[in-house]
Amino acid sequence: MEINKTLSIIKPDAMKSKLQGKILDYLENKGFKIIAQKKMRLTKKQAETFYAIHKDRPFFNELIEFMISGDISVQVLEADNAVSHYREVMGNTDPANADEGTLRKLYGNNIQCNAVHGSDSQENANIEINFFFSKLEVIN
Ligand code: IDP
Ligand code: MG
Repeated sequence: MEINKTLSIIKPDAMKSKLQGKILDYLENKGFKIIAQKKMRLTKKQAETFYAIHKDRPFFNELIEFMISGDISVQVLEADNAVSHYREVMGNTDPANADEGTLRKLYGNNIQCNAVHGSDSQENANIEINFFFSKLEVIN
């Protein structure tokens, strides 16, 4: 096992439902250390850049509108196998198909408003961490 980092976002639906504290508590209980964190509101341009990989998908425009519809809370998390561990506890993209006890099952509303984002590979985690945080903002 290797200790590494992943990027987490608590999305606008969960923030509006005041679930930030519950989600952070869940993540700490699952063994993640929060080594950087910020609350922010994405601009349209920032959201389009972050999700550029999905720009040709039919849901892209509504995903962008959703992600800029309210505040988000962004974390860098450290854990053993952080990327795969977070993907496991996050659950399926669609909360209806997510396993019991996963974040999306517990707190997601639907396939779009699904409470949280987690990086899908170490390469993308590094890109996403650098997108949101400078070196100075991450505990090392
Ligand atoms: P992931 O977040 O589980 O990695 P992706 O396929 O990377 O899922 O999709 C990114 C985000 O786009 C999802 O978390 C969700 O918010 C949104 N999304 C994915 N598929 C759909 C869809 O079919 N309709 C609406 N929104 C979607
Ligand atoms: Mg993804």
